Amino acid sequence: MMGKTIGLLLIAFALCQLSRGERDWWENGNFYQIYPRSFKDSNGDGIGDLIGILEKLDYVKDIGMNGVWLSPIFQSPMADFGYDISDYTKVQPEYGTSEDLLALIDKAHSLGLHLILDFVPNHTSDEHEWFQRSIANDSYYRDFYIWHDGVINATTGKRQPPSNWISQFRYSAWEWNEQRQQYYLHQFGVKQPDLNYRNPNVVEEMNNVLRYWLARGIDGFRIDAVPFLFEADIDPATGTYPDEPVIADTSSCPDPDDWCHLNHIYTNSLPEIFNIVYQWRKVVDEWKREHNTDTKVLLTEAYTSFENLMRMYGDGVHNGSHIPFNFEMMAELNNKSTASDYDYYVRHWLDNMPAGVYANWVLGNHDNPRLASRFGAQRADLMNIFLQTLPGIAVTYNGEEYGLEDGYVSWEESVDPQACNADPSTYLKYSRDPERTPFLWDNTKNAGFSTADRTWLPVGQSYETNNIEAQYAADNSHLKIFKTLTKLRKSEPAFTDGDYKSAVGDGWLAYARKASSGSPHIVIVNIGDSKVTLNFNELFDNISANLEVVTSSLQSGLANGQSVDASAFEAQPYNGYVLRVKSEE
Ligand SMILES: *[C@@H]1O[C@H](CO)[C@@H](O)[C@H](O)[C@H]1NC(C)=O
Ligand SMILES: *[C@@H]1O[C@H](CO)[C@@H](O)[C@H](O)[C@H]1NC(C)=O
Ligand SMILES: *[C@@H]1O[C@H](CO)[C@@H](O)[C@H](O)[C@H]1NC(C)=O
Ligand SMILES: *[C@@H]1O[C@H](CO)[C@@H](O)[C@H](O)[C@H]1NC(C)=O
Ligand SMILES: *[C@@H]1O[C@H](CO)[C@@H](O)[C@H](O)[C@H]1NC(C)=O
Ligand SMILES: CC(=O)N[C@H]1CO[C@H](CO)[C@@H](O)[C@@H]1O
Repeated sequence: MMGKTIGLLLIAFALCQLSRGERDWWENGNFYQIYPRSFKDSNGDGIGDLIGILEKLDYVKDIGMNGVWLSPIFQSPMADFGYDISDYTKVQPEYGTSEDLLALIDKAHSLGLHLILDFVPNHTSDEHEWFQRSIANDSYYRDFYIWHDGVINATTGKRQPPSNWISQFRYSAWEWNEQRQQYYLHQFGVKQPDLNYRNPNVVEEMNNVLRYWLARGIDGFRIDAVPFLFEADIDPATGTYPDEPVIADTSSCPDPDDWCHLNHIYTNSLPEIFNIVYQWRKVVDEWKREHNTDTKVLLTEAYTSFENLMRMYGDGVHNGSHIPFNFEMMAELNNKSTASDYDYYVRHWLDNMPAGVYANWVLGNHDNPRLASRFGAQRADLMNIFLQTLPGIAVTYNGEEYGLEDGYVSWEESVDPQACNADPSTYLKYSRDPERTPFLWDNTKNAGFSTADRTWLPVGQSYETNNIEAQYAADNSHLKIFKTLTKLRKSEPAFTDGDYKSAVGDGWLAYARKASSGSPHIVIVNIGDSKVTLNFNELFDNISANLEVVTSSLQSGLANGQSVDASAFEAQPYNGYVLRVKSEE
């Protein structure tokens, strides 16, 4: 009995120590996703580049970020905008040179920013030297990819692919190679052969790619498409790969050439994927230890089950991803969501994540309409207020900090393969170009993005009066609200350490964040279209009579520092608010 009590006390003590300790740079991090093609063009070719990013890093620092991840910049034939890599150690020429990247790393470090590269391990380009040597049957590279003779169809007597697997881009995932006289597997495009992670040499080569960039000062990696790293192995009984079953209800995906037509039990989220994430974590942890550097972080992208996401963090024995991207809100919240939905997705992650890790929140990226377009311009600040005041790590897609909306891109100007595969009447439903249009820096030509006469995507919206420069100059703006939020997150104990206690009503969500030091804060997001009057003393146990506004949506009509009535606070439709409990003196 005695022993047990002491044990519990020790645990409580250890937890207090943990919460009082200095935070590592990423632990309450504010991460910023830069889409390099659209951020800033330094050489006038109409395409954003690394030197452009370097020129604008002061801005990234100024808005309160501490981690920056770049969408892919490695050498690529650009069959899929850089997600098809032909050399993991070279920069795609239109973005600059390796020297430019080293200069960018240096500049980032001089500003206290950490730079993270996008790592696409699920496959290489077919133009990658490894694949060329694999085709040539060069002994070391022979099994770097997944090759098979195929099977002979008993009816036709003809050779056909070894299994019924379908590519994400439609049709068979197996492609015949004339030279090698075998099929290779590609879960994405024909030009993107899948690597064979059952080959220890592949695993080691990929570890070496990580080490190559760690040696050059990179602070971590965002790892793409983790669930696709492994497929079922050959079944020794048949000598080939197992067919995947057709989905139960084919009415949801009737075309047998579509990826969604099969149930991906042999090609997606196999248990082996966790081991590979755990061993990448070992690589970055070892690097830190052996070279005495800042923590090198792993961010993982995986559209998989919630249980699998939790397992990415680690399995109790191994540590895994520092930040398994949490896309639940991005995928599930839309204009029809209720306030309970918002609260649900906060709690779902917080209540289920393992002990000792950090939550993370992602609302937007380069594959989804920008927040101000998805939820309406009047909710732009509300969404940022929500994201920045949750416990853990926030990830912002570039442009959303100043309420940027999607740009208009005509059919003629479209470049996204998803748009081009559609037709002029439907392309807008598929196109991701609108959320990739250039950044609006100022009111000069092309919004200061580029001096070129033609930019890779049009500057898709009017920028003469609404741009970064104008938002800095204004008394208040989306950008200024955002800066207030990032500062709060960094310095207020309520936001660095506080708990999350919420109350939900029709259209609104309110939460109190309170730590053992500093002032408690209350956040209100009135998602709905009607005004509500809230009594915080009822909702949060007489939290305080004295509340003041720290920041609120641009259109709220409230000034920062203004006192408000805690027992009858009026929240306007589409508005978000951060309130602070004033000390009693
Ligand atoms: C053999 O080929 C025929 C004709 O293409 C096809 O209908 C059938 O499904 C094939 N059999 C197998 C086992 O794949
Ligand atoms: C590839 O190499 C293996 C082992 O040396 C050999 O058995 C096979 O026939 C070769 N294939 C081709 C197409 O040269
Ligand atoms: C996992 O991370 C925790 C917290 O940083 C650390 O204490 C532990 O030693 C790590 N475990 C392994 C196997 O590296
Ligand atoms: C969502 O609602 C807002 C506010 O009513 C509106 O401005 C916006 O266009 C809507 N967005 C979509 C994608 O329906
Ligand atoms: C809050 O204050 C009211 C009025 O003073 C009191 O009746 C109530 O019991 C208090 N509630 C709590 C939870 O302290
Ligand atoms: C999840 C996912 O789609 N990951 C990447 C793997 O590779 C393809 C093809 O290059 C990319 O489009 C994906 O983004």
